[in-house]
Order: sequence, then structure tokens, then C-alpha cells
Amino acid sequence: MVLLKWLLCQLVLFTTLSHAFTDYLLKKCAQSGFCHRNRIYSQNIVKTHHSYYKLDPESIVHDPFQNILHATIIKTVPRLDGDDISVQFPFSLSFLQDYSVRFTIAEKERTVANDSSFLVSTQRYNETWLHAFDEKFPDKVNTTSSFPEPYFLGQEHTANSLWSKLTSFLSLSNSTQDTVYLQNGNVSLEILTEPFQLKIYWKNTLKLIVNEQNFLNIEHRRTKEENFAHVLPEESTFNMFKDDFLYSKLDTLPLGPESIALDFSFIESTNVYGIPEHPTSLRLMDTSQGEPYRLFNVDVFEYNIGTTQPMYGSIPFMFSSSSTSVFWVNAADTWVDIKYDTRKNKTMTHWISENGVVDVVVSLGPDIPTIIDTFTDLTGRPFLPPMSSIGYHQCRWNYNDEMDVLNVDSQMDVHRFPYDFIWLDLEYTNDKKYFTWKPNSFPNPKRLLTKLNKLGRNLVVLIDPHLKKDYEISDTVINENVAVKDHNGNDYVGHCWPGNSIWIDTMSKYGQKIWKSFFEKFMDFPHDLTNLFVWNDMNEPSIFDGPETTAPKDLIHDSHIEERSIHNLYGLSVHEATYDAVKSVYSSSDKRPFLLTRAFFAGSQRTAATWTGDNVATWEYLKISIPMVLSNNVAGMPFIGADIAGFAEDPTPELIARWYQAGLWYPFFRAHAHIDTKRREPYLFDDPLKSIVRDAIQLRYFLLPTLYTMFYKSSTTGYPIMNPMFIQHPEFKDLYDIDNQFYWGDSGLLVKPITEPDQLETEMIFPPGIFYEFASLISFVNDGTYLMKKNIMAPLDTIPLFIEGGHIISMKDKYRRSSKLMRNDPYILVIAPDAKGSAVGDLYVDDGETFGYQKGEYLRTQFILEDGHILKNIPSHTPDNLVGTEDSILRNTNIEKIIVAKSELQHDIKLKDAIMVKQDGEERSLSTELSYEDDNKIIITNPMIDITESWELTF
Ligand code: NBV
Repeated sequence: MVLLKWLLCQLVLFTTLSHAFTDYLLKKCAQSGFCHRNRIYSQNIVKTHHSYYKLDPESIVHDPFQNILHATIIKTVPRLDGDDISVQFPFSLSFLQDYSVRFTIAEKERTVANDSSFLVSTQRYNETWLHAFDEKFPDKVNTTSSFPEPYFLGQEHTANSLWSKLTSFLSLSNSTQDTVYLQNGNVSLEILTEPFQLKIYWKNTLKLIVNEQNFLNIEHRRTKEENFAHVLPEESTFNMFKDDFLYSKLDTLPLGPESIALDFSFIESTNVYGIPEHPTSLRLMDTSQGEPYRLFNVDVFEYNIGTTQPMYGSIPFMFSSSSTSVFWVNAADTWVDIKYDTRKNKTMTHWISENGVVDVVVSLGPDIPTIIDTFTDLTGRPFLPPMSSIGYHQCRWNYNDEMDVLNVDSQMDVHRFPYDFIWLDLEYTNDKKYFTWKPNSFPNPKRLLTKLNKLGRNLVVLIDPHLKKDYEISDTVINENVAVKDHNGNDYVGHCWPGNSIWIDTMSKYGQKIWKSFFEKFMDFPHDLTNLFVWNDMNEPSIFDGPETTAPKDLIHDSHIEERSIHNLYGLSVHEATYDAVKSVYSSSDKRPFLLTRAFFAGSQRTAATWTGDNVATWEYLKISIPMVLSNNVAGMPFIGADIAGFAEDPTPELIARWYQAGLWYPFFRAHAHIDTKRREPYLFDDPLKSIVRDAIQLRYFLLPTLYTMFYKSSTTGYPIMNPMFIQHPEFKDLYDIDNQFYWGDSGLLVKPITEPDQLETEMIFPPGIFYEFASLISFVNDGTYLMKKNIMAPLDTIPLFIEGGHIISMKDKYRRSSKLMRNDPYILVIAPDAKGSAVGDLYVDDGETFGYQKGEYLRTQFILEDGHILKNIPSHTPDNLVGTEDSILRNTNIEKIIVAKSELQHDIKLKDAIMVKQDGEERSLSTELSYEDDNKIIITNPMIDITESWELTF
């Protein structure tokens, strides 16, 4: 039976010829017990307007040491015999940072009959925050997890400040005691007690109402026998103690109904974003007539575009265009309904999770970058990747053997395609046993790594959390008791690539330690060989014979935690354990690991990059990749890309060309292909395709200084790298749903990739300002105050690409075989002045490899153009004695060329007879002989200045 099911899943998952995921494998809301029950509840509550939840004003206390307000929310279940059931839910509220409020609603411990017979903890799981929040969150360091934790980051811990506000208000409102006011800087809130509601304000403007619609619903603990008395009149009892869905009928649901649900109304906005990962538009869709967005990490080969189906990763973070966000700190199966109300200018959202506690961080701020900054301050900044990993990655399932890899490697050089990483998929292993190499194909990995290392190139190998039964590694996992367990407490065995497999339990500390020991052995190469990196695939986890392509929800982690409670966290735990292992293996060289994960959760950005999974080589998948990459970028996880030029099936030459032209803007730039597709390494193409692809890859390399600077900015503020237009220009409402053109960070580069066949021109939208066509620097001016639409020519070899006036881009322009070989190359500045002749550009440089930057070994500088003809360099941080030596992090810091674009507004910019440089109090003139000028630009060659020193150049 099990085998039959497995064969069926295999058939369904991997042999379907239509480009569609067989979505009947996944539940619809109506088939999911808790989702359906909560939708029904909300529909009925809308009619009865009843609320069963109130906050008991008498219960409010303030803990002056922890600076938390505690209270009790009471749910009253009416009973016909008059003996109502009253259930208590401890409530807590605290201000975090300067912009956030965190509140939690747990359930008062309640034991029911036979509790002791459960293998899983009968208490609600309340530690998702421990995994999602950054380690600098004070209580992750200071306490042994009492819940909830206080957090006053960046503020003095003035124990009584909150209390004094609270008491003064309470004395004012004693008459009714139905509202409590609190304030912390610009954030203030009202707690309404009956029915329970929170109103949250930014600078006294209402931004968010919690429980406005009374959808708060916590299915409190009860036994099946007593259930009938515990159900509210508006509630459905659908699948409370069983699961009818064809593929998850075996779920034992040991604790019965446990769901939590709550509504949030975003005021003054009808645009919400976030909650990746879904193959839909950037601006989230209204789901009132369809399926809610689902957050549940699953393997969805050839996912269905335009649907709200769950995907490989989940980040339960949503924000509105009115700069307000909700972070729903819960890693269980979660559904989110969205309803836009344009008449009332608000967005109503309904969040439903299968179990756990309500743990919510609401953030407010002056603008959206602040919201993302706050979110990544809390959940951790995106890691600063090694420079090489933001170059080009050549991947395929599979490069067959060492010869194959080295042939690809040298052919890339012969045909002048720069690249930095080559990847080994599944088949490099000996019989799909991770931590082994197929003996005849990869007899000498050290030799392979050494050869790749010569040009600064890296190798990535795939290591998944499923481990084939009966070999050294899985035996160790079993013997050390760190395999994920089934609901009876036995090692869980399921089917995956290797056949019968077990899963490493990285939710357990000891499991992480054992996992690390495998890497120590596997990566035991000489210390100078630090160019092997890892890719965690299938870590949702993907299980062929599991329900909904994943793990049964009643599996057990770390001896007591149900899979149901942490499902969306498991992938994060796998890739974090992998990251820590690789980091420790490379500790003597201080190398920063690069790591790719398929499953992710809030916090994954701290250690991993990701990609959009198994797409198909069709135009629709190219098109959807852009909003998908944008969505992750605004949800704190910018290092993402899509498989170029589509994983499954064979792309047409035109699609390949357009996909590379789009893909070069993905923060993660990787070509990948399914094992059944034709080989498509770029040197195999005929011209003109070959040169088009080469141009795209080379352009990426030329722009690496700018891109790396954006990664740096992102690693300090969470700022998006592929950046929606509305973030740069929030003043234009019409940009709120634009997701087919975007900026590159704050560099001023504006791109609209072509994503349709036979399209030789496209309409782009431009805000007011000057825009310079990137290749020619020919400009046009939008001198109005509105957005302007303009047709842009886009023959097959052209990417619609502009620099917005006001920006300075740093580049290099020599073809090199890898990013490491570009380190000795000088810089080129491209200056795009605005109407006033001003422009600014940042540059960040470090060794691109190690953690040295954390000790100050980096350069930060800013180029500023004033009055159209004065260019200044203002370094704000230079590393000590690291310039110019063999080991220096900045091998060549010269500026070789300065290109100043000229718009029709800058007629007076003419190259002067003398170009003057002021530096160290001295002034010298430069020869103008090597300079050049035409209608669109001035080029100053060899100005003999460098990026590390202050200077002023007048031209
Ligand atoms: O390891 C094989 C593939 C991999 O190439 C792909 O990128 C992953 O998303 N993997 C999935 C397993 C099965 C794919 C059908």
C-alpha cells in the first residue's frame, strides 16, 4: 500500500507533462480542518457580530522589571444549562525597538484526561521566535526562554516609564476601564477590553486595528469526549479530531483542534505585500472570492502560476503601503485571507494557523524601508555573501564526472563567459548517500577543488536532510538518537531520492552537533582549499510518500515537539546547522560560507540564499519570477533568483536570451536545468544567442562593485536589492502594483526585462526626472510632476535599462574569468546628473571572502557631484594598512575612467581646458589629452585618483 502510494506520487510528481503542479495533492482551505473552521467562524461572526473574547481589566499588571504589560483574555463559551465555560488566555504586550509592538496570546496550561500518555508536549509551542529572531535579541542571550520576552532595543531600560503612563491613564479612565492607552515615542496604542481589540497608531494616526472583525479564535484544549460542550454557536466541528483529506488521513491529530486565528485591518491602504513564497503578483491579491494564501513549506515541482498555493518557503510578514507591518511569529501551517475595501481605504486580513500561540510583532514607521529595516533588525540582517557568490553560477542536474566539470570550466573560458561557481547536483553522490562521492566519477575531489581554485572558482554540492537507510551516516544518526521520530516515537522512515530514508533532526541541539561532525569529515581538505560549498535541497522537507509531498504533521522533533508546530521552521534549522558546520570547518581561514536553501522561514536571510524552485522553461515562468524575487526582497530575504532559463523542459533560444537578460538582475544569478533537458551551457549556443548571453553575464560582472555595495547596504538595513518602484517613489500610487519593472537597490538603475516572445519594444513608466539609457547614455527628461509612459525599443540584444539622474555607479569593465580575478582591476565611475547637476553614489569594498570586514577591514566611500562639474570623493571608512600589498583587501583602488552623462539640461557641462584635482591641500591639473566629449557624455581617462582618498575633481 505504502509502495503503491509512493509510486503514485512519483508518477504524479515527476512525470507529468503538462506544466502544472498536481495541485490535488495539496489541500484547499475547505479540505483543511482548521482553515475551513476558521473561515466558517469568520463568516458567521460577520453576521452575528458577536465576540466571545474580552480582556479582563482587573487582570492588567505591569512587570516593571521586564517592562511588559500582562493581562488575561477570557473566552466565554455559552452553555444552554447556564454554566458557561470560561477559558483563560494570558496576554502580554511590550514595545520593541522604536517602532514595534509585540503582543502574545497563549493558553493557560490545562491538562486533560490521559495527558501523560502523549509523546508530544501538550503545551502550545511558543518558541518560534527563538528561531526567527536574531541572536542579538536580548532574551535569546540572557534568559532561558521564559515566554514572552521583553525587548527594549536601543532604549534605556527605564523600568517605570511604561508603568507611569499606564497608571496615569488608568486613573483617568477608571469609570469604564474599557480602554487602556499606551505610548512609546511615535507609536501609541489603545487596548479595548470588551470585545478585545487593539488600535495601533503612528504619530496619532490610526494604522492598524487588531481584531476589528472579531475573528479572534483560539481553539482551546479539550478532549474529543467533552468537545460538544466547548464549541461556539458560530463554530464548525469539521475535522477537529481527524483528517479526511485523501493524502493525510493517517494524521493522528493527538491534541485535537488547537488553531489560532486573528484579523488585522490595515488602515489607509489598499495595498499589501509580503508573505512569500507564492507565484503571484507583488501586490497581494484579494482572496475573498478564492483560496487564502497558504504558508506551508512544500515541494511543488512546476508550481501553478497565479495561485495562492503554498511553496518551498514561508515568511509570515506582511506590510501595507501605509508603512505598517504584521509579523505573525508562527511556523505552523498558516492561511491568510485578504480583502481590500477601496471604499473605506483599508485592507482586512485574516490569519489562521493550525496551532501554537498568537505571537505578533506590529511595526510602524515613516516609510517602507524603515519597516523592512525594523523587520531585519528583529529577525537578522541578510548575510553579506562572498563576492564570488554574487557572480554567475553554472548549474545542472547533473555534471556527470570530474571530466565533465573541468570541461565546462574550460569551455566557459574558451568562449569568454565569466563564472564563479559550478554546481554538483544529486548524482555526484555514491548512490544518493550524502557525504559521499560517486567513486568512479569523482575519484579525487581534492584534485577537482584544487583545479577550480586556481581561477578562484568554487564548487557547490547538494546535501539534503533525508539520509538513505543503512549506511554510515544514517546509522550514526540512528545510534545517536537524532532522527526525526514518528508519532509512536520510532525513527521515521519515508521515501525520498535514496529510497527508504530517515531525516536528521536539526531542531535538536545534539542533532545539529552530529550534523556538523559529518561536514567536518566530508570537508576535510587542506586548509587552503576553502572553495567547497553546500546546497540544501528538499528541506521543506520533501517526502515522496508523505502527505502533501511533505512530512506527516504528527512526527516528533527533539523528543517532544510536534512537526505540526514547527513545520515551516524545519528547513531553516537544516540550513542554519549546515551554515554553522561549514563556517566552523573554514574557521581557520575566516571564510564566509555561501549556502543555498530551498525551504526558508523568517530569519533564513541570516545564513542562506534561496531560489524559486522548480520552474519551467516557458515565458509565464520567466514573467512570474520577477514579482516572486521582488516579494522576497521586500520580506527581508533579498538573496534569491530563479533557475535560468527554466528548470524543466527545453527553452527556445529567444527565451534563453530574454531569461539571461532578466536573470542578471536577480540577486542570485544561476543557470540550472533538469536532468531530462538538453545540455545548455552558454558556450553551446550559436550566435547571436551566444553573444547575447555573454553580454548579459559580462554586464553582471561589470556591475559587481555596485551590486556588492547594495548587498552591503542590505546586510546592514535589509534594503531590497531587486527593488519595487513604489519603494523608491512612494509618492506615486500608480506604482503600487508595478512588478514588471524595478530598480536595482538604490543605485538608480531602472530595468524592465522583456518577458514575452516576439516583443521588440515595451512601454516603461518613468517618474519625474532625467533618465539616461544605460548603453548610449542618451537621455530624456520627464519634466512633469506625474509618471510618464514611454515606448522603449528592445530588439533581442537589448535590455530596457536606464540610470536615473542623481546617481553615480561604480563599475569595472574588463572581462575576467572570475570575480576574484577582477580584484586587481581599476574602477570606472558612471555619473548620471539630475536636473541640478547633482549626483551621489556609494561604494563599499572589502576582501570579498572573509569576516575581516566585521573587524573594520573595509572601505566605504561616497562620490558626490555638485553643480555638474565638481566631483568629490568622501571616504567614511578606510581599512588600516591594507591598500596595495599582496594580501591587501583592496588590490587596486584606482579610478581609471570617469564617464559623465550629459542631458539636454546640462548644456553648460563642457570639458574645461584644464581638469583640476584638489587633494591633501594641493591642486594639480590633469592632462585632457586622453579625455573625450560628445553630445551625450564626457569621458575623463586616467584621472590618477583613487577611491580610498578624499579629493575634489573639477572638470
Ligand atoms: O536534486 C535534483 C533537483 C534539483 O535539481 C532541483 O533544483 C531541486 O529543486 N531536486 C529539486 C530534486 C527533484 C526535482 C524534480
